[in-house]
Amino acid sequence: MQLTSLRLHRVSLPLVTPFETSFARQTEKHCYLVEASFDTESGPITGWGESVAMISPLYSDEYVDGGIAVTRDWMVPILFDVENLTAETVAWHLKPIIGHPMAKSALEMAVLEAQLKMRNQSFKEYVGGVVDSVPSGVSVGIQRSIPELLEAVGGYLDEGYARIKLKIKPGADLEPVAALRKEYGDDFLFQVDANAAYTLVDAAHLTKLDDYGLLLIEQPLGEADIRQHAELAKLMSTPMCLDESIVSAESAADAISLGAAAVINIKPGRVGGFLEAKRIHDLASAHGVAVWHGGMVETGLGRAANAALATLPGFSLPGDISGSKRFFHEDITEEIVQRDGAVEIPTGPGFGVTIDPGQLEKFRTETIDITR
Ligand code: OSB
Ligand code: MG
Repeated sequence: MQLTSLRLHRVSLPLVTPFETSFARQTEKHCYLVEASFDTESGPITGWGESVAMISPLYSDEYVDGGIAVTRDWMVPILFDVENLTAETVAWHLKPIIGHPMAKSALEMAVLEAQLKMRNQSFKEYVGGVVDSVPSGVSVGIQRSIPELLEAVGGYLDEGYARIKLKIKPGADLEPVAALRKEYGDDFLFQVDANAAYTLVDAAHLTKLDDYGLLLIEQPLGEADIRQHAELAKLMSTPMCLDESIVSAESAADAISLGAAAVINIKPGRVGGFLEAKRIHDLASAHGVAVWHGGMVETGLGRAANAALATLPGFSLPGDISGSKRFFHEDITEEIVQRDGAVEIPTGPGFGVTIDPGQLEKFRTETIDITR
């Protein structure tokens, strides 16, 4: 395959309800999609990718404008020069560019989608997935009040979601967790995510979460604090799960060997692509470390790809793979449906979903053409 041109689509989708984490309150989903055109032995083929970078650099150092700039000015010129481009070599070609895993991942995804379409193969088949549907969890933002929290979570439980993840931050942690256990009992699967909002100084406070039978606590400390997570893990009985700290297979290996991660949240964008994400899955499985598939409020495109990767056997916990309706009234692909606590994997070639041109037009705010 030879990359012939590439178009970036900046899109903005309104959220059904604001989504608040310890680092931001989001009312719209901003991202860019990659539409890559190739000359192949079977003629011209187009592949689509999605960047999970957020509008501001608050989850990680990446953000939409930075991703567009580094893609246009640095990454795509490298890929234009490759005669025989394959999904398996994108990360290698882009290795000289330091960082920007989300931008790299979006490009790899577009190349992979085109390659799979050329071979008429689904991503699930390519990656070696073993199930047709995956358990569907939901990530619940920090709410304005306890009654609003109970109502929101009650709604998701009624919809059948298999697991609740609650965002927490200092000042909004023990009370909402206790309120949910009191209202809905000890049996529903429940975990929390702090998005790096605490420090090791808060250890005594965080250990109080051990009373609530949580599946895990996700990323209580800073991205660079792998050793400190290992210290905290020794003090808590709630299993330690890392998100932001796992930026590559190497950091996953470090976290596992230091005892900082009993569980890993796998997000392809955060680690530079779906192929690196699979390596982390394999590494974790070999070490008996559970993994689950995270989310970044993806559109139907990224959501379908995530769900397909989550069919690998090591994904033993429900992921942040909710139905499209949890975030969007309208999506840019066909809807991903959550039913009876599960999401079915699209079966078509590539990621099995199609970008609807009318919907793309409706939610697109800018188009950037990159030519050789
Ligand atoms: O930490 O998992 C996170 C969304 C944006 C940035 C970071 C995170 C999240 C979520 C939402 O928790 C997960 C989803 O897409 O459902
Ligand atoms: Mg997280």
